[in-house]
Amino acid sequence: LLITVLAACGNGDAESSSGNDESASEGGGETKTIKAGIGLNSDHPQYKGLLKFKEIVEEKTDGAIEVETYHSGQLGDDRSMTEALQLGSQEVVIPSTAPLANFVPEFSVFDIPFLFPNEEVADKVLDGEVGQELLGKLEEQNLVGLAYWENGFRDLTNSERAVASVDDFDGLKIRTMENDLHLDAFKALGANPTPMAFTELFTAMQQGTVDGQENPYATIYLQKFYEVQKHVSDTHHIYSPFVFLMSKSFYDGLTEEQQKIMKDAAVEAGEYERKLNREANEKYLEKLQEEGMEYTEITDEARQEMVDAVAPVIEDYKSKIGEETVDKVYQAIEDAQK
Ligand code: TK8
Repeated sequence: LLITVLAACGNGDAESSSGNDESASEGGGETKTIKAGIGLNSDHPQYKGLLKFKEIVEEKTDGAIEVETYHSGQLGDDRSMTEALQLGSQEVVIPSTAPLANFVPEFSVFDIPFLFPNEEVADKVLDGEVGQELLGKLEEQNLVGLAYWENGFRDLTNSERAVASVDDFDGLKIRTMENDLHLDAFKALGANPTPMAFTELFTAMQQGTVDGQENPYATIYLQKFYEVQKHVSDTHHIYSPFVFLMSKSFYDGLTEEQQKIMKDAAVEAGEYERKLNREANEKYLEKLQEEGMEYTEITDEARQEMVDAVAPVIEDYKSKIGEETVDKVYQAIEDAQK
C-alpha cells in the first residue's frame, strides 16, 4: 500500500534518489531515516510523545521519512546525543535545557531557581516570543530547536534524611545535571553537589556515590528511584523544559514541506507529552509513598529561605546568561500572569 501511495504521488525530488533504495526503485522518493534518542525509559511520557511524533511524521510523509526511536540513553546521554546531532550521526534528541546551556549559554535562564510559578506560565513563556528566540540561537550550534516539551518541576530525593529546610541540605551529596548554575545553586543551599549524566545516576545512588538527586515525580517513579532513595520533598525548585532538537544538516536536506511537517509534528507531539506528563506528575507522589518513600512537605517559609539562599547565585549568573535574555524572560513571566 505504501509503495502504491508513493508511486501515486509521483516523485518531486528525483535527483536525490539513490536508485538502490527500495521505494526509490518503485518510483517514490528516497526514504530517509530519523534516529531519535531520549534519556528516559519507555514508560515515561517523553517516550510516548516521541512515539506520537513518529506516528505523525510517518503518516504525513507517506513513509518517505521513517523514525527509529531509542529510549533509556541507548544512544547516549543528553550531552553526547546533542553532539551526535552536530556531527550528523543522529537526527533527533530531546534533552533537558540544562545540559543544552553548555552549547548556548542563554538557555541557562531556565536554570534560575524558582523562576516559573506554574506550568501554564512556563507554556506561555516558552511558546511565546522569548522562548522561540532562544530556539533560534541553536542554529549557530548546528542544531534546530523545533519545540519545547516538558520535563517538569524538580523535587529532591535522598537516602539520608528528611529535607524540610535549608539546614537539612547540609553536606548532602546531590547529583546535579551538567550545568554550572545548578551546581552553584546547590552549593549555596549547603549541599555537596556532583554533576553527572543522567545515564549514570541510578548506579551512583545504588552504590552511594551520591546521597540524592532531583527530578520530577514522574521520573522518580518511572525510573524506580524509590528502590534506592528513601526521602522525597516537594522542593519544586526548578521547572525543567525539554527541547525537541533536530540535526541542522538533516533538517536542511528536507523539502520545505517536510520541514513544516517536522515542526508541526514536534509541536503536536509536545502538547500530547505535556498533558501526559502533568497527569503523571500529579499521581506519582502518592505512588512513591506507596512504594515506601517518606514525603516531607516544604512550607512556604522554608521555601522562602531557599529562595534567599540562592539569590546571590542568580545575581552572579545574570551576566553569564545574558542580561537581555534574563530581563526578557522575567518580563514574559510577568506578562503571562496579567
Ligand atoms: C534525561 C534527562 C533527565 C534530566 C536529568 O535524558 O538529567 O536529570 O531531568 O530527564 O534529560
